[in-house]
Amino acid sequence: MSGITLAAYLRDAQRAHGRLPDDLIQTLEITATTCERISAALQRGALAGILGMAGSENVQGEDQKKLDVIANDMLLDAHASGGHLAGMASEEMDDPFPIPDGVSRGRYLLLFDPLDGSSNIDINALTGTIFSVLATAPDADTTRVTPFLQPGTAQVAAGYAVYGPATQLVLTLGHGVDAFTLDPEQGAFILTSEGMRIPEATQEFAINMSNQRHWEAPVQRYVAELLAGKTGVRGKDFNMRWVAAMVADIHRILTRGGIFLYPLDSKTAAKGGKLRLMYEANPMAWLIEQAGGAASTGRERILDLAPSGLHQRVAVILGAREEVERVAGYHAS
Ligand code: AFP
Repeated sequence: MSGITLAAYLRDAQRAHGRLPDDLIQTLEITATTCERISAALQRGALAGILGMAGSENVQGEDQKKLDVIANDMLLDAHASGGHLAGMASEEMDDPFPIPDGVSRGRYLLLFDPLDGSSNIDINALTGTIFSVLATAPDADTTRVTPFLQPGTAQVAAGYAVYGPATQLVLTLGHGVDAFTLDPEQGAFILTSEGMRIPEATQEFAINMSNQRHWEAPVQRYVAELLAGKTGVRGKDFNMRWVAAMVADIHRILTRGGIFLYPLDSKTAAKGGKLRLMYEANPMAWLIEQAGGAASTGRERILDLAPSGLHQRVAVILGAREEVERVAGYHAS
């Protein structure tokens, strides 16, 4: 199948799995087209005068970049009037965005982090867009958060776009993980990697080491063992990478293996962690599991968490199965 467009891939998936409604295909195609537009905006960055701060804060109390706001608006505008969604929620907005009155609405909910890793924008480094799709009842009140508060196991599609030297889109519909590369000449995403798999074992880890003194004991123990390398209990050396954009770190892990940790620490414990369950942890956890890896908070499987809020934060430990199980084991003991 390699070489086919995303549109052809989705039609094939519809025939093969028989459970891919047109509304869902539309949701994914519009998301992909919007990611292409976000990628173009990032490329124009300084030339278009859209780098730097927007002068506003998001619901998380974080300063927004101009491109955070632009990417968010692009996704809202592209999806608002298609008739395929019942509502949207974004990391950048306090409240859900219901489909406006007078516009026909579908049964899907789209949740997104429009520009993940936005501290990388101004240094011309990797960023991405993460999305998760849920289904809801046709008459659900999407001005309220309740329809959105579904566990990760309820996702019907999830993926991300990574904006690097090439723009790639990585997607799961619950039948494995496939990756597409944007061909700017064709203006289409082309299937370039099928059935991505994460090796069970690894020698590479990703964590922000500057938080070391704030970590809990199980993570202290795990990372100390990795750092001890050949001379320690693990008996092998480990390498470390940290891009500071979850999309890019997860893309590396899906491509060549590894483990990613943004654990609970004393800095973020009061909030429940650093990363957001609905926009970051759930879609990434599903992609990782679909590629044969594991995803845990250290204490529970991420996909089983019952969300209590749209902007809930959680600890995230995901990647190579053996490593994630080891960290969870240290938490259990
Ligand atoms: P933004 O959502 O503000 O772009 O933050 C990115 C992120 O949530 C995630 O993508 C990174 O893994 C993490 O923050 C980086 O955090 P540090 O700044 O603590 O390294």
